[in-house]
Amino acid sequence: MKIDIVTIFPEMCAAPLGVSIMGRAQEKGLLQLAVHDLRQWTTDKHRRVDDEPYGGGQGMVMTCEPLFAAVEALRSPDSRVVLMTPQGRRMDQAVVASFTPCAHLIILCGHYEGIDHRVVEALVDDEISIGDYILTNGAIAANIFVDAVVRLLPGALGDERSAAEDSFSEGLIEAPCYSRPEDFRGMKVPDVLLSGHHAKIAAWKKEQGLRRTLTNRPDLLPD
Ligand code: JF5
Repeated sequence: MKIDIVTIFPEMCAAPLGVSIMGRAQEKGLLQLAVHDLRQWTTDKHRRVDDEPYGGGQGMVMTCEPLFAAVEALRSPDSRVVLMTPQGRRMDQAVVASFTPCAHLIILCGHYEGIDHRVVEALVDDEISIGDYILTNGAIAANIFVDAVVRLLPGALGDERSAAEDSFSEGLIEAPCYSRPEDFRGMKVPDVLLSGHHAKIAAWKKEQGLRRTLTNRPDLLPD
């Protein structure tokens, strides 16, 4: 998969996406990532990417000119253009998975009060929100979106079972997990996990997953 991120803060994406599993996905050739400074597509001497809103109102608006130039320079017939914005469709694991067949993503990072709506209408295929809260900068949201998509690409995680067995892919939260020592300051690992009884362990995990879903995420359970 090829991903181009367009932002006025390229450093905010380059570092987090350069290490760990995202870094390795690039070394393995699964991901071709490029992070671009939007200002390279400005033509004025102040390299402006924003201006005042027509009709008045708070703050500044990201203008058409540099965003159109960026997308026109980066896109090809198989590109999908994604805008990170709190006004987008809210991302969940199903939304994330829907992007894995894409050959090329161009991710535009919102900032300021908003983006000139002609960009949304003419260029953007998907407006995506990572959740109902406001960030200072869409580049932070882009990191989360890219990480969630790329970890699903075959070969990205090494252990191919891990992505499929995660919380959410079954629609429930997973059971709690424990490692050594068996007794930490008097807090003991549940006996069943030490029993070696695989059927009992599976039943315990299922029950615990349901219990945790009920307390932490009742919205995930069917009525
Ligand atoms: C942004 C205008 C973008 O705050 C976000 C965001 C929240 N969920 N998903 C994205 O992005 C930054 C702020 C204002 C556009």
